[in-house]
Amino acid sequence: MSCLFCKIIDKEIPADIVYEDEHVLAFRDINPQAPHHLLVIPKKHIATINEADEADAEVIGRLSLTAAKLAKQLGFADSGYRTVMNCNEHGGQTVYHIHMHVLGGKAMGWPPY
Ligand code: D5M
Repeated sequence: MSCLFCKIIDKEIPADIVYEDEHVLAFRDINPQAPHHLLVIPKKHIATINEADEADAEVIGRLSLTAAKLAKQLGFADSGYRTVMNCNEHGGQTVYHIHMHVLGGKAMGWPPY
């Protein structure tokens, strides 16, 4: 398996893991863009959100619920945060295993360019 995030799931590559359960894993982004920058990923390999199907609906929902749980635990839920899932080239996706970015700890602008 050549997928970087599958290797993190399998503990073949180290990561700063902040949460893990049967369905999802969350770890700190190696190149943080905010004081808090987490990545929440499904344990199932799904390359992009375009490849997700009905059977993945629950785990995709779990990404958002995990983001909110971690934002509360880490203390940036009330001040606010942003979740982002980039898709393919124009979306800026660089790792082809879906991941929800969770960015918090500072005010962010909109639009995101
Ligand atoms: O985001 C991919 C993100 O993955 C990007 O913000 C860097 C992060 N990344 C890459 N390698 C690692 C490792 N090894 N640990 C933690 N974070 C990592 P994208 O939306 O695909 O551009």
